[in-house]
Amino acid sequence: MKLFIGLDSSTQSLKALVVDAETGKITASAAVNFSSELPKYGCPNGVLPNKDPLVKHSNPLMWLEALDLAFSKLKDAKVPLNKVIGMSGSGQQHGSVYLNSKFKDILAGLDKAKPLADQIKPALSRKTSPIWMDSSTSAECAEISKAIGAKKLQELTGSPAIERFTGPQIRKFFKTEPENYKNTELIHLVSSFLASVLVGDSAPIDFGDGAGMNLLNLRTLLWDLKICEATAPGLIEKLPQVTPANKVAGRLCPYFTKYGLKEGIPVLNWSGDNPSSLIGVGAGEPGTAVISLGTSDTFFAAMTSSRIDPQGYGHVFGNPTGGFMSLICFKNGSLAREKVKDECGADWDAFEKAFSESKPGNGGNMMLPYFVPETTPLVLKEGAHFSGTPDFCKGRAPAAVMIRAVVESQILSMKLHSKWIGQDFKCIRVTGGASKSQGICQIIADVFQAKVEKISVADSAALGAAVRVAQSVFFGRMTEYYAKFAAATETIEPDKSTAATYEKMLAKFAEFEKTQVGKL
Ligand code: XUL
Repeated sequence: MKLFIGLDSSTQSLKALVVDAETGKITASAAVNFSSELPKYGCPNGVLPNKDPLVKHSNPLMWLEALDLAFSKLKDAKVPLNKVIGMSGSGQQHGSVYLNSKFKDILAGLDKAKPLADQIKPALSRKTSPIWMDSSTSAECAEISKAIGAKKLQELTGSPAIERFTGPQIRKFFKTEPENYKNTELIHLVSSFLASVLVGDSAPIDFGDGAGMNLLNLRTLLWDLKICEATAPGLIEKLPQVTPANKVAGRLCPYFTKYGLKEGIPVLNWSGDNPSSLIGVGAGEPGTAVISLGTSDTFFAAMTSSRIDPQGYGHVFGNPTGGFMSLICFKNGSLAREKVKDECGADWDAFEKAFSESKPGNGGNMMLPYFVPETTPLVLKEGAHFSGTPDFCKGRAPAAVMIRAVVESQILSMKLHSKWIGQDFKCIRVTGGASKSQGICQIIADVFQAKVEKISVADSAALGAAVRVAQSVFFGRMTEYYAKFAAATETIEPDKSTAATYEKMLAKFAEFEKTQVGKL
């Protein structure tokens, strides 16, 4: 038995997987749902309510309490935590935590008798954390782009200035709360913040998650001083070191022995949830694309050559195994599917049945499901838009048609906005809660005319973290770990007879999106 823990602090929950690197099995798991289990933080779906729909923050203390809770659940379930020999994790990307000069001392002296949240609270120089769903920094994006040059910023950091990225978020904090910015000694990502707590010291940021900040120079793999200064004065001094994902962040601090864990086991650098998922689904080498169907839907793949998206929607992040990965994020993921399901008065079984009750191409009915502000394409005004029959456009088409429309449109958007990657993917691996849906997987296979592979684990970000730390302890080729942990359990072949329908539909969808987005 060679046990490792992979954690994932995502938008709506924190998950912990215990895996056995010898057998490739998940031996135990625990999850903490923020809405239902930690309601006292007032963050339904992981987000603090705000009257401005563009502002999306969360409470970092809630993430800490979730960490305590996840470990106590594993302990209560009598998981042999004393046998765990390493851990790592992943976090929702771009979210940031602001810490004052007390942070390091507090971490160094964590008291086992008190909860993490109570102890770390005095170290916060900003009570809330902006997260990836936030779209409120357009002014700051424009300012940073102007100072550096929009094209140059994209060439250097892999992305143009993006509302949810950490740099523009930091600039907004500096502008609106200059005193609190001054009192901030360290700015961590969700991933590096939680790694810091585990090791009892400020942990580094890895290239995978660091590239989602608009601050990391992808040529030097160092923070870019000029961009940091254009973002906020003195910023570079407030950033943790940036290092590869496969380096040890530190050793587990004594606080966690209260759960039966051994002090001193290695804690590998955490990474972002998407870079970690790339490993969790076994797609660290180029050739296979990944679609992760979660709160946000993402499309990503290990990159063969260095490219940037001419439209500016796609990003380049560090691949945890070295090199780079492409990523495109669609904010209207599972919540958009849920919204259409609810509006149709359907449950998830009826949602699934809808795919057999409707036809590929859906009679030309399509929608732009921007129920929250979208990032691909950039749309700051929420609202759904319809194209098709008059009944459909009024939202009165049969439920099966409405449901197929949201899913087909989401997948067409992925196909359209992943063209810049320049690879004709013949295999797509799916992960995330909605990857269980056979109907959704078939649409992916048909729209991309590629085989879709399912793996047994839906929590690929947590699994990726566990696999990363196991490989760093035992070495060996990553592909051996993929074979053990992420072998395909099911393949869905594309229906070739739908190819022409979807090709035509894609052209129409592109036109529809172009006309609507221009109008919004
Ligand atoms: C990626 C992104 C989201 C979050 C979700 O750029 O913003 O996928 O990582 O947790």
